[in-house]
Amino acid sequence: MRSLLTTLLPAIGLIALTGCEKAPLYVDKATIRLSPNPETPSAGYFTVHGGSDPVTLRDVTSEAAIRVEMHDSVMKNGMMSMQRLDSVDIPAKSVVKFEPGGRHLMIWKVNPGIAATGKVTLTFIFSNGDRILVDAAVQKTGEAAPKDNGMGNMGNMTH
Ligand SMILES: [Cu+2]
Repeated sequence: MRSLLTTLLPAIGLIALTGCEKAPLYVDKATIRLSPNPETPSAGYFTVHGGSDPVTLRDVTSEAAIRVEMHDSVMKNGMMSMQRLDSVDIPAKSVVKFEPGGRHLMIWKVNPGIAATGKVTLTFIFSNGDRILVDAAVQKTGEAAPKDNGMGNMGNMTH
């Protein structure tokens, strides 16, 4: 019994220590599906990981594009349509996904020279003042996309 306690105690101390650490707010899996037609917007996807405190994602911008908007996909009378989002709540320690068939970015006129480098920097602006810069991987339409996880497909949607 005694030896069990001495083994367990340091482990408990370690757990308590990690529990005190502040969770970071960050963004990953940023991807842009480049529209083949420069007149129609490209789509962008990413995942936000909430930090210790709830925040709001206020805006996403890019110096490599004319305009970026956050959208949601909604069913209206049996038709998929899109709705602009002014902001998105990111609860503490949550995982909020922008993915095909759901929330997404619409990105107008991605600079072709920058897109050709395979990376476009997006700036995520949060209500707590954080501005997080993330390099989004550029996918040309027609390239193998990461597997959609059953959330539907935007492939036949008109933007
Ligand atoms: Cu859209």
